Order: sequence, then structure tokens, then C-alpha cells
Amino acid sequence: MKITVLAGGVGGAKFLRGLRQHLRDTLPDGSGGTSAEVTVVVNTGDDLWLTGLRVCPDLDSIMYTLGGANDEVRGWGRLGESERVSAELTAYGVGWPWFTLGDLDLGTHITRSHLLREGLTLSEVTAEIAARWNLGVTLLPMSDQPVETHVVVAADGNGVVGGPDAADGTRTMHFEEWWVHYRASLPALRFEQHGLESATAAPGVVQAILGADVVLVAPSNPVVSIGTILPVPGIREALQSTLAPVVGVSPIISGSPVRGMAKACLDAIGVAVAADAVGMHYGSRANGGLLDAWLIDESDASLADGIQAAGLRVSVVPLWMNTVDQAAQLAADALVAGNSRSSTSTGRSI
Ligand code: FO1
Repeated sequence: MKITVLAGGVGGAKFLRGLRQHLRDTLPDGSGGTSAEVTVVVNTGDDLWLTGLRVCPDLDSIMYTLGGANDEVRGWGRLGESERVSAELTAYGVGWPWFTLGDLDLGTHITRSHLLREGLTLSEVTAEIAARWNLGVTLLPMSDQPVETHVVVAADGNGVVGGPDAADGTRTMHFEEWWVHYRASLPALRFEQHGLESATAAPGVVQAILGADVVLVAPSNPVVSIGTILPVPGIREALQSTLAPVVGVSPIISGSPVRGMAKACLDAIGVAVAADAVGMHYGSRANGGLLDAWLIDESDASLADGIQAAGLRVSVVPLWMNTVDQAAQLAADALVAGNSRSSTSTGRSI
């Protein structure tokens, strides 16, 4: 069974950990793994060069989480982290003092930067680095070319460091500066994907979507994690033409985002912070959109009819992933939704 997942950071990582657990339980390979093949197409819009190192937040979130080395409390970075080097960088006045590169995390960034300078592509580097962690899934960056997300904000008199950098009084900054330095508190006028015009889908990405038995869209940020993967040339087209069912999981539960500042992102594109609005934003494949089915939480059951009317099959199931078992059950429900032909499947999967 070939499963392809589109994912961003934390929500995607938790969902993938659950999916892997479910597959190990239901399709064991006899040595603790699974006979199913999981390929993850990962957002690289958060990526940046910082103090000479290439940092790939979403690839690293997924790698650390599936590798059992993530800091579950902070929600990013490595467990048992220290920040001695980061303090030195700050003392030298380089880098971003508000964006901490932990000592263990730096091991990843130094290795990645070294291999990139040796001429490897980001896909090749990712495969090399991930091999150490025995993830049980294949990680593919959405593109081997940089497609960084930048955010345009109003910069007149609202305390934005450096003030405007354009005649219209706006400033454009890297996503991580908006997300971490300003905690997404500055209204985003628009998001830009720098490098998109010269980017192509990374090797294997389109094939992983076309050749899948099921494609899952993880409960990641629909704007800056999933929304940044879709415009990469070839990916949206592959999603619309794959023979596999495409099943999405809502990142919004009863009107609030599960993690992160998804509201600030959804506000920027004029999409309501609601499970039905996000599902319809992705759209049904029958109407030229992306999805065949959409999973919403039981607390949003009243939204099901409206979503169905938009051409999406709806599954009403618990979406909270507070434990690996809950995430495994959610993954199971998503796979069932991909198989079911009924318009609405509710309750637990078998
Ligand atoms: N998030 C923070 O809130 N503060 C940080 O200092 C920070 C540093 C950091 C370093 C490397 C990395 O891969 C991620 C880091 N993050 C930090 C998380 C990051 O903003 C998120 O992982 C994603 O970019 C958003 O999902």
C-alpha cells in the first residue's frame, strides 16, 4: 500500500507519527516496521539561510518527531537541547537572537549545509540526514530549489524594526521573522513565495502523488504549510489527476486552530477559521479543487451538511492528537475516509 502525505511542521509531524503507528499495527512487516510505503511531501517555505547555515524547520520537525528526538513541550527543536553556541552567536551579534539554533539542532544544520556545499540537492541531503533516524517513511522536500515564504506587512509607525522597505509603507520579511519575532501579530497583507517561478517539484514528488493508493493532506497550516506546497509546478496538477483518493484532515477544531497562529494566516487570505471554510478553501476535486474527503471533529458535526453540499465526502471523527494512539486512530479514520464511498462516514473506523 502506497500512501503519500502532504505535510508541514508540528501538526503534520504528529499526524505522521500516528499514521506510522497505525500501519505498524495493521500492516506489520515482521520486524517492527510496516509493509506500507509512506512518502511525505514536506513544505520548505519556512527554510532560510541563517549564520551561513541552511535551516529547514518543517523537514526537521518531522524528522525529529518521527526519530523520537523532538521537544514535545516546546513543539519544535530537539529534546534535551542546550544553547551554548547560540549564546556565542548572539554575543558576536550575528544571526537572530530571537530565533534559537540549539546545539544539537546545529548538528543538523551544519551537516545539511556541508552536504549542500558538496553539491548534493536538498532531496539528496534530506535522504542522507534522515537515514540516521530510521524514520520508516521517505521525506521529500516539495522542491530542490528554494521557495521561501515571505510576508508583506504594513510598517508605518507600528514598531516594525527597520520600518518600511517599500514606497507603499510596507515591509517584506521572511516568514520566520513574522512568525517568531512578531508572533504573527502584524497583520499579513500578503504572502509571497520567493523563487517559485524557477522552482520545480523535487524528484519523486509528482510520481508519489500519481502512484499513491491514497493521498493524505495532514492537519498542517492550510496557508503557509499546505498552501505553499500546492503552487509548486506540477503538484496541484498531480493532485487533481491522481487516481488515488485525496483526503484532508482539518487543522481547525470548533473554530480555533489546533496549533500555531493559523488564524493570522487565514485572515490574510480571507478564509474563515472554521473546519468547513478551510475544507471548501481546498475545494472538492469534483469542482476542480483538491480533496475527495474532509475529516472534521465531532464538535464541528453541524458543519457536515454544508461541506457535503460543496462536493466533499465528510468524516466526523475525533481530531485531537494528544497521544500517539489518538493520532494513530485519526490516521486510520483518514484511510477509511479514502476508501469509503458513502457521502458521510461517522464514528470510529474498524
Ligand atoms: N520557533 C520559535 O518559536 N522560537 C525559536 O527560537 C525557533 C527556532 C527554530 C530553529 C530551528 C527550527 O527548525 C525551528 C525553530 N522554531 C522556533 C520553530 C519554527 O518557527 C517552526 O518550526 C516553523 O517554522 C513553523 O511551523
